Amino acid sequence: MANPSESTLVIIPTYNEIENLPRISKRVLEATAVDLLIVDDSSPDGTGEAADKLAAENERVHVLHRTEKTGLLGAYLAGFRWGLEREYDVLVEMDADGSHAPEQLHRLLDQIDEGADMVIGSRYVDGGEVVNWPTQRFVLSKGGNLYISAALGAGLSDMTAGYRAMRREVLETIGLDELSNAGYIFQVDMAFRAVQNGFDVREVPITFTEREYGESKLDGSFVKDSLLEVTKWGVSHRTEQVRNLAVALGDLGMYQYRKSSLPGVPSRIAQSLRNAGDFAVSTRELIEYELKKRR
Ligand SMILES: Nc1nc2c(ncn2[C@@H]2O[C@H](COP(=O)(O)OP(=O)(O)OP(=O)(O)O)[C@@H](O)[C@H]2O)c(=O)[nH]1
Ligand SMILES: [Mg+2]
Repeated sequence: MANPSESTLVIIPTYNEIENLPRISKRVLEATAVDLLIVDDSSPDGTGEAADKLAAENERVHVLHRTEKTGLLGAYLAGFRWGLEREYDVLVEMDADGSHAPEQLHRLLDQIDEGADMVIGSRYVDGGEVVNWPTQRFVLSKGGNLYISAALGAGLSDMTAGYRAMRREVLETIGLDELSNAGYIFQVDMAFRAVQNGFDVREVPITFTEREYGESKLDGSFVKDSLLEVTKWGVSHRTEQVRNLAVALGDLGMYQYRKSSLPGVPSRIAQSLRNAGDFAVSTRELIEYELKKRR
């Protein structure tokens, strides 16, 4: 029987990625044999037209134009549906900004061919790494993931990662319409649902490289929103462990927050750290409340 990865669609959502899109698409086409779907939300910088040009030049490239920018989840849902309708066996999420190397996609697809249902390209397993991130950003992401891992007990170390491959059955089973849309939390939600549904979810190490061109669409509020959401899911079954971690993370957040007043720290990161501090306090309160209810 043929390997499932022989029928793979890589979905790349784009919003104002005019410098990155030609680069990433060339890399995907050269490094792999997969098909590519670009989902553009009417980027004002002309990314959609650039995508049409790439599709006209190569039949492996397809484009989905959306008139409204409804966030990353909306773009992925449209992409998943497009791929499921066209009978692809494996669907892949990949950022346009070069953070996810197409040259490492085989690491994910090899695991799918060996029986995994979902494979996460992970920064935080042995061999994984992050290139060009300021310390604060790393601490926040790593701390957030430690927290999520303890809260949910899913046995995964990078549930927020956006580089992943999935068999179509996962998307058909986990309830795409019910995914949470607070920040980028849908990535955590999808992995958690996959685990809860008994799918074989694995992680492989990747090298994550910070974007060189264009602007990030991430805003500070996502940290607090996302982690509070996770706390609500996790609090019911791992309360004690989460409680200890919230305290540790609170200290970490406050420490980073104090450091972030140093000159030269970009304001977006400072904002995230401030949110992390707030988040830790709210988390502690939420957990105390849940504990009291149970006594
Ligand atoms: N179609 C679409 N794509 C989006 C939207 N928001 C983000 N993207 C794309 O999603 C991918 C990830 O977004 P980024 O801005 O890189 O977010 P990030 O990787 O979490 O943040 P950085 O690490 O700072 O780059 C990129 O390819 C973006 O162009 C959206 O609303 N619609
Ligand atoms: Mg990015």
